[in-house]
Amino acid sequence: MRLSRFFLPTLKETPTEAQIVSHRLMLRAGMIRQHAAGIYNWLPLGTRVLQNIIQIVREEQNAAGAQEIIMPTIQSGDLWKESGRYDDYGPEMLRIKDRHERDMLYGPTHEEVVTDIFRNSIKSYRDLPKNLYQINWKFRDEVRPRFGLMRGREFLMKDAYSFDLDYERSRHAYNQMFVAYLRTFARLGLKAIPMKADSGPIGGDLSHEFIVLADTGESAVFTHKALLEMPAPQNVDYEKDLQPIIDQWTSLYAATDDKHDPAMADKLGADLVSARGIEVGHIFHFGKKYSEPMKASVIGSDGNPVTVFMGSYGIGVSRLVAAIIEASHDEHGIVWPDAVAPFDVGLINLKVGDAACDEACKKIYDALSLEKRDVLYDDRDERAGVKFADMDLIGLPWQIVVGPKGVAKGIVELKRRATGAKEEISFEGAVAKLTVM
Ligand code: 5CA
Repeated sequence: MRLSRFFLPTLKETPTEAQIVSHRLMLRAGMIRQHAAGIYNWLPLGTRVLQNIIQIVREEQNAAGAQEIIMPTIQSGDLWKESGRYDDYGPEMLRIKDRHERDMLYGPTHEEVVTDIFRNSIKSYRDLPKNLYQINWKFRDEVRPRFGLMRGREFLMKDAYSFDLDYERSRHAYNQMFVAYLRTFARLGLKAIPMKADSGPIGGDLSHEFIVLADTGESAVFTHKALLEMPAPQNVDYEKDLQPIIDQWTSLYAATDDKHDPAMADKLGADLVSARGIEVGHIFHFGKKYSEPMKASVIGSDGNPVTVFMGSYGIGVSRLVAAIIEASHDEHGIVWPDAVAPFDVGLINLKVGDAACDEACKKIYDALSLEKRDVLYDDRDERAGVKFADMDLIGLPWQIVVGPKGVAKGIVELKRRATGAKEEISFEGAVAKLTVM
């Protein structure tokens, strides 16, 4: 992609309305623009990051055995009257009347809709287990939308819903999602720590939040420092008993502020890390909370109806974009982890119009494209300082700087954004280095 053609409205000034660094950087890097309070447009750079995150979330959900569906964003209020949540949910729910004066709403979550899908089509214990998920927009009319995408009114969520025959199997579905989350966040370049949580308006007896540590996090958190070093599970067989993995992750102390036991500070001493955290995922086991009132049952092996056990599993996909920036930036801008970067490489031509520089850039661009590397080519007629600053701001993992002096010797400068480390290297060497990864 040529930067001269790419829609990338970067800002030099720091937007005054943005209080936290991820919000500031997303506006400055031309990723998003606010449409209304807590509602955002995603511009091309932001959209590319969001799509990369979606893809990783999707791959890990599929690997764990969940199946992707798409449910409507506008829902019928009738289902919520059945579950009893229509009145309970309160002013966070955006209520709409259609032309026939029917109660509709913009979905803040989808337990009712998915339970309706289930009860209409799944009739036998032989059809279980099922885990259905979507990646879709939600609306919650937050009193104080703030911090950009961190607490928006409209936001993108991955929401999965499991259906099982009994408690034990339902716990296995919960464990599958637990493990899938550990893997998902690790692939996104994040360290997310599971912490026991309250289930709030979703309900249920068992719930964990996945918390990323960052100075600007909304809540205070406490964790045993060994959890920060624990690697995500590899080569997982999701059919096997996953409880040992869960035990390993939950046996060490980790708590959000409301659950924190101050006595643990003395007990753990230097092993306790106190920090601030961002909730990027939340999983719930709530048994029959929805299946009972909504009559979601299957015929069991003995011919009798069995009300199914359910759980729901959310990931804040749009919030993750902000959380990744909070966890990975410096004074010059964003530092994207390789896995989610909007482009792999920024190619900077320091002398556009110079035949040798243009030629070298074309050669490098074509060679990297052939190897399926996404390149953003800064072919603008701009000062070098502007190009360097913009490239650092948007945080692509690698930069290749092409200038007339180097080109004369067949050399470019290769820079790793995260460390700032630079090396002089041949065109072919640079291409080779970026394609073996
Ligand atoms: N139905 C369940 C799980 S599918 C549910 O709605 N869970 S939730 O309320 O905890 O939301 C799931 C995740 O969405 C949260 O962990 C958080 O990362 C994200 N989220 C929640 N509210 C917002 C918001 N206002 N802005 C951005 N992300 C949000």
